[in-house]
Amino acid sequence: MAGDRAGDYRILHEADLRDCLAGQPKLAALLGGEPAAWSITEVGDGNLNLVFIVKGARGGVAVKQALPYVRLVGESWPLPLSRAHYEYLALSKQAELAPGLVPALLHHNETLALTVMELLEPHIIMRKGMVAGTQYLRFVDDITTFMARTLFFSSDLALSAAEKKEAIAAFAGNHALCKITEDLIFTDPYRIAEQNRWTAPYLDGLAAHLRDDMDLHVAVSRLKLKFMASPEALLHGDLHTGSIMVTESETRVIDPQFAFYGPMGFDVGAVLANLLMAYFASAGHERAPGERQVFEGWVLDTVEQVWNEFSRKFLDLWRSEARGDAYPPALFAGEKGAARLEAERQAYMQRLFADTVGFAAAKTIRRIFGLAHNIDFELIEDSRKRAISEARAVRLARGMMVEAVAFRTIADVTGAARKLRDWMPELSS
Ligand code: SR1
Repeated sequence: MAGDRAGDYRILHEADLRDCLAGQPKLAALLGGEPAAWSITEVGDGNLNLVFIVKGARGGVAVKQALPYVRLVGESWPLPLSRAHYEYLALSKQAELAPGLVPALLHHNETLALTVMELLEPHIIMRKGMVAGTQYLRFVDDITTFMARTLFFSSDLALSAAEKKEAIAAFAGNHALCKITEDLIFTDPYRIAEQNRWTAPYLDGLAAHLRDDMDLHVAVSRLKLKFMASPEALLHGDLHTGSIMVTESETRVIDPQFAFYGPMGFDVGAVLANLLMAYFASAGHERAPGERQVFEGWVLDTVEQVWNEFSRKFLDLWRSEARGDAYPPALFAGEKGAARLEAERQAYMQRLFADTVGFAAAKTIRRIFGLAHNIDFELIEDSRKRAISEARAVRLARGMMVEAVAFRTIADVTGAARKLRDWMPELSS
């Protein structure tokens, strides 16, 4: 692609992008017809980047370009373009570890911080589908395969110590994106921060409680430390339902720009948190009679199945593909060793579950009191109704973060969510 020298970065506008793509013979052939006739539409609705859909006579592509700042906020918040490099690296790795579950990569230009990918059609962002009350029956199998394989095969259970350290190093430069998470998820919602917002005035009191709740501050700070200091596996780093595109028969995980080596529970917790938020938001959305109950039942079943299937697949991989330097086979020989190792696998999953529950809670609270909210709640127009749904989610999340003993199994989580379904919070006014 023209302009592949350092310093040649520029924000692409339609004409420039058309020339760039036309200069790539394979892409031009894939699109087909005359470049002048290609349709180019900027469709990005995420917080950070530009996203174009380009269509030609034969086919289409999706083009993503990193901006040198946070799109949601503007030029006052600069952000390194290098995130496009880490996203490309992560997508390549995920394609290798979980084939068919990420979009195909067609082209990458490091200087322009630009990646061209397969156009996912008729896929939609899963969060949008869930707001409309759609159930996705392939989701559990696909997302649990994605998480089990990407997390297991990038961990010390599968890699040699040298490979693992090289892999950590390859993503270590993505610290500006980690810093966003460290601030927006683990710090800002619990203090006065300029960018925080919530459904005022109804949640004013709850926001003040959060700032004063030292048990919560300790719990979230432990999670923050774990996020910063536990490079267990290659994380997607932002695995919410806005980073997943679906049809009823296909699932694709997109947008791994926050990828780095971190604690596995952060990714698993992100998925569970976003399902739980969809569950609580459901009460605020118009649904046909009976539909609400069916949809919410499906969401809670999905929460349980995501953990159970993830755990089963991860353990299966550990039993059959453990070629890493952790848990040396020489130490677990014979029947006695095998039995002890199996018990240790169960203990490992119990710790991972505890991490998952904590991270899910932190991911929930940040979407209600921090800078970046989600449409599950935001599209509830009646702000009182929205606040009620949000307060229920926060009540569950606080429990999950602070009362770990009450959340030892996934059924404890869904049981507590069920109990809060019609709970009426005290709102500020
Ligand atoms: C300023 S970026 C805000 C959020 O957008 C992304 O989706 C991540 O969740 C990030 O925390």
